[in-house]
Amino acid sequence: MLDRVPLHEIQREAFRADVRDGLAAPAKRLPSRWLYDDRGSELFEEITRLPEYYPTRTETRILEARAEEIAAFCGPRATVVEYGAGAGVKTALVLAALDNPAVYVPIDIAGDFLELAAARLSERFPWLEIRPVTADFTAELDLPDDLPRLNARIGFFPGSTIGNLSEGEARTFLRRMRGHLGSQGKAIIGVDLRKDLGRLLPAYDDAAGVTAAFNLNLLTRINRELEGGFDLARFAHEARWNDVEGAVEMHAVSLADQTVAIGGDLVAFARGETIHTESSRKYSPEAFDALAAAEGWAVTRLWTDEDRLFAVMGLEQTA
Ligand code: AVI
Repeated sequence: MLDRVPLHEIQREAFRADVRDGLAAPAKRLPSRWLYDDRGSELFEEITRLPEYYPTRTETRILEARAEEIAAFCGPRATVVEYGAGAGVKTALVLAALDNPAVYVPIDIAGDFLELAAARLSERFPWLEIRPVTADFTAELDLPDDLPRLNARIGFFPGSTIGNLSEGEARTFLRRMRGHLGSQGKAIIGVDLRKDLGRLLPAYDDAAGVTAAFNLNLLTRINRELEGGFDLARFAHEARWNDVEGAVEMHAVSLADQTVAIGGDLVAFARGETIHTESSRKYSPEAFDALAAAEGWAVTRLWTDEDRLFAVMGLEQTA
């Protein structure tokens, strides 16, 4: 009876399977979503405040500066569907700017975090109907079927999280979002733009070592949850640019020839071999247009900062 198995056990088994398969692959890799246990989420919050990590503060400034135009784009009495419930700062900015939003639907896999975020927002916006949905927004999901039908639905996907999806995953996401929002739906998506590596790489390899801790925390998580034997002193963080993919990649680099036990398995690492733990794609506006167009979306607004580091894009449907 699948519905009697607690979600955290289903998650643990999915984690185990991803670690087993990912570390048995010729090029070792792990899906980046496993970076976000409690400690990983805390470290990510810390990253967003680092001097080198420009995306969060740049996007927030764009949302503040362009609040009126964004509100005009969304229209009155909108139903806002947010993919991933963040710490709430950007959400609050957008909800405060919009003309009388009717319903807010945050979607997140972490149910307790979602409830907390929803409770915080309802203190600030007591008149707003909040309908949290606990689900993995990269998978098939259903929105509550009693959401108002007449109001415009706005998909909100800030933070450049879309950059952490492969091209195929991003296309699937855009396609599913069309399904959730209906033919009149619009979207507001935060996209980190291509830029010189002198600016980009330090954002993923900061001087204080917070990103390194965030990356290597994944090995600590394997040790704790899957009886792993990673020696953290024998792995290092690396951020590198992959020009073919147009992405900054995070890797955990083995500093020695070594064998690591994980549960009953033994995983061999050569010195210098890496585990690829995350890709963070950087788009040109043209490349993002093309991606969106392939799934029936047109980027009709692009709000950016004066250095063109980051873009908040407004999307409407073409078909
Ligand atoms: C959540 N995501 C958009 C972040 C990014 O920039 O790709 C995750 C991150 N990884 C390292 N630093 C931040």
